[in-house]
Amino acid sequence: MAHGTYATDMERMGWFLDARFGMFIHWGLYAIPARGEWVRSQERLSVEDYRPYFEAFNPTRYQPREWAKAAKAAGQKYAVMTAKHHDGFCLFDSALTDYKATNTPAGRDLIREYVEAFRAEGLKVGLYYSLLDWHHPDYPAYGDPHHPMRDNPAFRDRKHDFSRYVAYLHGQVRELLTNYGRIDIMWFDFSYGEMAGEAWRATDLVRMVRELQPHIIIDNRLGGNIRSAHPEPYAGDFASPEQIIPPEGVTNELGQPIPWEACITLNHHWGYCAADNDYKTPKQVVRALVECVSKGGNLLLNVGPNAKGEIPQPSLEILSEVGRWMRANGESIYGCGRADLPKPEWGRYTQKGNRLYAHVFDRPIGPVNFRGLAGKVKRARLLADGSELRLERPWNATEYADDAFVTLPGAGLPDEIDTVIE
Ligand code: FHN
Repeated sequence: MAHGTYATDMERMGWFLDARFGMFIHWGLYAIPARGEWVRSQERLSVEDYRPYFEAFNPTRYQPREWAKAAKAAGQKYAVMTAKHHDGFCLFDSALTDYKATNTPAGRDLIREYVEAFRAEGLKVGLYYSLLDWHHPDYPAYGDPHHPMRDNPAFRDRKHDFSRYVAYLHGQVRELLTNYGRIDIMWFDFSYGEMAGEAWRATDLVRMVRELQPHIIIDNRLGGNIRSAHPEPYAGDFASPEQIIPPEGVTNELGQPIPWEACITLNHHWGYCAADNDYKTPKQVVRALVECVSKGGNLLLNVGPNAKGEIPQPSLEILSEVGRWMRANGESIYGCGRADLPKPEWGRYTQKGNRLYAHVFDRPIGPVNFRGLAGKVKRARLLADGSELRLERPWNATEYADDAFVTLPGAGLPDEIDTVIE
């Protein structure tokens, strides 16, 4: 997105900036080995070694409507699901390959069911498409930094026609944006070294994407520089920090804020990993979401369904608990963004219009201090239950004349204040 057109792009970006919270879904053949989505590369598995997973893939418990209900109940407003990851396996019925879910025992177009189910629950739908493809014979293997056959001598002299792979890539993206109705996000992943920008014929690719779906928003992983004052046409509409929340949010080199979305796993893997039970807590997820919004960003929270087609139970439990918080406090997330105030010592602010939301992470001793807001805080109430909060200066606190103080009720209630400043 050219930043000079940032304002005009707001009609496209508006829902994304309002939504703030989405579900990332990494699913595919790698759910069977259950060692994460990079298993082919990490274990140097050949196409033949990996073939048994293709022949066995049969997610009999795949009910995407249940996934959509879980996302909705968690307060997520959109989802992004892998249509093809680096292993090249297509979860959609592509006419350009036999390496697809409809040719496995599943015999289903998993992407079609996904978009229909999530739309039925009122969520926007995005598609993740890997630029890397370790299955396609025309994708460079030997010497590539990521390919499973990167150091296999048998691949040293293999011939490949990369332009033929790029045509395949463009053809599949055309299929996805033609055959599956309105798609809201195209999430390309990822560029590296010389495999970036025009190596993918990215200018033509983005032109096609925007012609097919003019409303669509695109991430920044085609290899452009979204932070440039003059970004390439394929630089994307939002930045996509991964497993990190940028300390200051994301701005371009002119200091203008740009849309961004942090993508984060619930444990340590994007794809299903049976051995990884080290999950974040609901509180950590809520605080990550609040931090993203307080810095003007979104959170795309990942689930990695198993080979049966189920979201792991620990993930469902976290999503459910986050949803409980969102039902009481979502007003402080949706459509909110950075507040024009320094970060307070007790937590974070989010703001929407003249309404300030104080997220009290660490209850202070005594009242909550709104530094420098004396006379501006008109009234305060606890967002979770709507109860009025007392605005009062602590006894004998004359040295804080420029501060406004709000007294929290007793412990136990969620630490959330909705405070109106004029
Ligand atoms: O290699 C992928 C990885 O498997 C996962 O899809 C993440 C999600 O953003 N992207 C790449 C790593 O940056």
